[in-house]
Amino acid sequence: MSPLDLVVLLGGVAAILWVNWYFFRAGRSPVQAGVGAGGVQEVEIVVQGGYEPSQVRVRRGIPVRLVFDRRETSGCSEEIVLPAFGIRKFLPAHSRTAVEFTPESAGEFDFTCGMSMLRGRLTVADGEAP
Ligand SMILES: [Cu+2]
Repeated sequence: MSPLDLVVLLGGVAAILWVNWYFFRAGRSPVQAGVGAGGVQEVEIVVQGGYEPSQVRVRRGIPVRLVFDRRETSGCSEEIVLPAFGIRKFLPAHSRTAVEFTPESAGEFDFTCGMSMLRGRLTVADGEAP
């Protein structure tokens, strides 16, 4: 095995480990939105090949502001869609875009890119924050 083969092999192994980590570990634990000034639940979500965090928990009946921080130019992520809330919004590259709504019912709601390839989940829960 030549040194180049070894480099390619190690690079491949590193890529596989990263992909596994990215899809199965990163963003797995839900992030609870904090209630900031003005009584709005706010969470910042990084958009870069996916959503991080990809699972967000909010409380029902309180205004929500999701701030999408898009750090790429890849066309895939240029739109954010929250079908349950009738939201479809363009996310300019390398800037933050806020999406605001008030969830009136509890449940699980998806947010996706315009083509439904990138996915995240919004959990709306009743009651007080833990
Ligand atoms: Cu897409």
